[in-house]
Amino acid sequence: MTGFDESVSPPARVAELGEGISLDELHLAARNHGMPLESLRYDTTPPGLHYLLIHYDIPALDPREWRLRIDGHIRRPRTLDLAEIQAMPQITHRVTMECAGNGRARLEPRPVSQPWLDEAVSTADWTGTPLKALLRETGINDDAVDVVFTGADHGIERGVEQDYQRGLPLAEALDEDVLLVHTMNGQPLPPQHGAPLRLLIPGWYGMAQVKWLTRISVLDRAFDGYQNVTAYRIKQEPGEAGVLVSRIHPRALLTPPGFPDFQTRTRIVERGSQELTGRAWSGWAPITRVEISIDGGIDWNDAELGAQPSRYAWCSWNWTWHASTPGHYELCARATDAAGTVQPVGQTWNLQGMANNHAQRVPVVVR
Ligand SMILES: Nc1nc2c(c(=O)[nH]1)N[C@H]1C(S)=C(S)[C@@H](COP(=O)(O)O)O[C@H]1N2
Ligand SMILES: [Mo]
Repeated sequence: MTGFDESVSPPARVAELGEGISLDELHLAARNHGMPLESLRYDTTPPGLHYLLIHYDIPALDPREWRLRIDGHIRRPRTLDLAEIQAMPQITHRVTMECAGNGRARLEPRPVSQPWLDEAVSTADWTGTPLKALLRETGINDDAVDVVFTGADHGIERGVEQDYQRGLPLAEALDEDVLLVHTMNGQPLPPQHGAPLRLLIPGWYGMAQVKWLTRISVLDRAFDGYQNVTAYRIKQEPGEAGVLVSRIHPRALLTPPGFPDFQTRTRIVERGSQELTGRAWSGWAPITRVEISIDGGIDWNDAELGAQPSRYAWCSWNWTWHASTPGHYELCARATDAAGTVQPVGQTWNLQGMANNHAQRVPVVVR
């Protein structure tokens, strides 16, 4: 405990049934914006439209003063500057990133936290150097278990004062696709996305992609920090240890057709053929099937899949809707991946609203 009372840093809770979004939640939502769903039309999300999630404040880091420290259970601890990291071999991965809390605001009862609907997902081209070679060079001790990544941001969460930190099992950290990235869509990382350096673990939910990285420490035991042991777990009861949140579950979203009503976001569509499009992704395996429903998930139709441009990026899909009868419709999409996992239509509730991939619902009026 840090001596702050619950008015400063309240414990986790779920809302009462029917309790509306609070000003605290609105404050979080206004800071951490989602991707406008019409941006699903782009293969890579244009700068500024990528969703954002920042637990505390964006730290002010001068890239010339900034250093990365690598230490812990290794034989050769070292400190690197940005130029040294940029002089190492460089790789670009196209990666779809999604916040583990996506969909939380629709859960009943609602976990009180960042109130995402469907839009905490985006895709970018990330460039940097593989972590594996860099870590290997430091001479990892045989007793190494976890690798801890520390960001420069600091805050209190549920009464626990902390730097933002995430631990990763050594074997995952040594996966050849894990990068230390300094470039996003060909430009230097912007402040809000982790400048000057962030971690990229393709296929994992967003919480693992530590921004404003300043330190990498190798531990001889499992990391027991807040973001691994308390926050990002799937649990039903407060006392439970729960299950670690890791890779992204399959999900499809559709680009809302027609034009919207300002307040309700209901779509207005003209009678006739409608080319519906969208994206689907999974951090476990390639997408093998996308299905579309126009009646809220009763009947399903197979969409045509586009190419999957990279192992970790969303793929496009399309389906032609013959919207011949005026009236009210509810559009849904669901994805299946090569691991055989079918996206559920309804919610699978958990205490913190993590890793929920229930189907999007888009109200449409055909006139
Ligand atoms: N240092 C630090 N890294 C962080 C976070 C943070 O608050 N601090 N938020 C995490 C979460 S929960 C998500 S979903 C992603 C969001 O990345 P983005 O804002 O670049 O889209 O960053 C992750 N990395
Ligand atoms: Mo997140």
